[in-house]
Amino acid sequence: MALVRSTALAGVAGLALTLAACENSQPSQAVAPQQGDVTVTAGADGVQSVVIDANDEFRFLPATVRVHVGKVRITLRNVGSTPHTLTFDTLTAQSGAAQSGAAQSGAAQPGKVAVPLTRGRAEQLVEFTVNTPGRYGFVCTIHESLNQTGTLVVSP
Ligand SMILES: [Cu+2]
Repeated sequence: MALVRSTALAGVAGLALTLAACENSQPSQAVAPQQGDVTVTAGADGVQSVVIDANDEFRFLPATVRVHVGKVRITLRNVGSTPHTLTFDTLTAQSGAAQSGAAQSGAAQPGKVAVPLTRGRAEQLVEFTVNTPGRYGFVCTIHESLNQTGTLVVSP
């Protein structure tokens, strides 16, 4: 119990430091560039799996993810303390994609492929199949106004 308490206190101290850092850098947050561009290859299970970090600067890293049509797994790893989502604008279960697994529950907007609200220092994933090549934008529904966005580029 004592160990748990001291860990929690350390977490609070870390949060305070993070918040202070955010305040100091706030003017630049809204104009910070989107960074990172990765090409994903399928693993032995045939799934194209990628980890996208979300941070307290309200950015996805990488912001651009390139895959081929087929199965995709996106794990949203929140490396900060602010909750985030990863929600596709137009990629829905009705447009050639299907969600599966626990990630489906709690989706912010039914029908859209999304990683639901992911709290600080946590991670959640969504798996889906995309059959139509194209560029699919995604946003954090909480921080869309801060331009927390990214793009999934799907090749044939
Ligand atoms: Cu966010």
